[in-house]
Amino acid sequence: MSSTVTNDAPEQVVLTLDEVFTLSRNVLLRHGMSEAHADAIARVITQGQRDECHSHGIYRLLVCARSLKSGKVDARAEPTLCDIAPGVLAVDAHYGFSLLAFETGLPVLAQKARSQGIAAMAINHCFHFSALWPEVEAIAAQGLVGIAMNPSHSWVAPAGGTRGVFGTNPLAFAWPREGGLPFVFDFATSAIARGDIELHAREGKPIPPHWALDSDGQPTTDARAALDGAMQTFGGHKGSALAAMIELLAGALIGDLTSMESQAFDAGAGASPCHGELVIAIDPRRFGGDGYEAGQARAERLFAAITAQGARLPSQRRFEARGRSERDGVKVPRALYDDVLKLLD
Ligand code: NDP
Ligand code: PYC
Repeated sequence: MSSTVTNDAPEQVVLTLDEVFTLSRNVLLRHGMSEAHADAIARVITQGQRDECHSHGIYRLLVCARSLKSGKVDARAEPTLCDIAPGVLAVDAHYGFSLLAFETGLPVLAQKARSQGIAAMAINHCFHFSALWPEVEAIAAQGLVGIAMNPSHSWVAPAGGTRGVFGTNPLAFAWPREGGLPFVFDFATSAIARGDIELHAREGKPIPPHWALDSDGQPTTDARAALDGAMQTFGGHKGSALAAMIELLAGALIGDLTSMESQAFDAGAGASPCHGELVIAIDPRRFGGDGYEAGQARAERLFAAITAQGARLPSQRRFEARGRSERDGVKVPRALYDDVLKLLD
């Protein structure tokens, strides 16, 4: 689609994907980012808006700008690679945002996964604001299984507790499918991403009571009270255990900060969380050997058994949104668009 900005309704603005990318890039450059960082971040923000992941689309420009103003982020940091073992690498983001570090390390991760069957990449010392599905999808696009996870700030109470310990700790997975879109899920281990509660607060909308506790430890439907209190894990003790696993694997294991330490490092500056990320790639051809095709067919039978009964695969909503956005452009709330434009002043 190639049209310019038009009014779809007074309260919404319609943008083409090119316009989202250019706007994002210009905002980031205006705030001192290097071209390499601005390009990497603008690409992912555009993908988020395209797939109607509103908490991780254009809204994130406000968060990036606030992080850059905090003075904590190195907006021009150049990631460096360290080869740790045949199946392990680390990328030091040097206190820049994570996305350029991911792009820098991905070709080496993929090469290691092909040669070893499985490989892991630690991204260290990165400011992190993005959804993880663009990363696991990029791994699946190379015919590899992808897994990614990271801590954030300690906004989430453990099941049975009332004070933040865990981050919203996303876990993402992608399974490549021959000739089709991959099977992908990507979810916060909190009941919902914090970005969604922030959007509810911006729009003055109530939240479901199972998302968060207020600062007295009581369930709340007030988004602002939730942001001042503690978020809840999804699935009670099960989400709580997964959140702890992510603190361990993408924090303690890779020599980087837990969500509590990220929060302390922030010291009230209001920047994006700063920590590490763990990314794993698996080569199904190496695992499957002569049985690779049979394994793919087995996976397809599993997916068919899900969809045959009317259930949907995760990411199906996103893929449908993607098609719509590529055709018709994306709708952005005017108040958000206006706030983003102010970042260009
Ligand atoms: P959602 O609860 O909206 O979605 C989680 C997953 O479940 C998606 O893959 C979604 O697919 C799938 N899903 C939802 N409903 C169904 C259904 N009925 N049947 C099958 N699958 C379904 O996401 P969250 O709020 O938990 O997270 C949103 C984003 O926030 C994630 O992309 C995550 O990476 C990001 N995030 C990033 C953090 C960071 O530190 N960088 C921290 C926390 C979150 P679909 O998209 O198609 O609906
Ligand atoms: O939405 O929870 C969230 C989040 C944290 C960091 C980036 N997004």
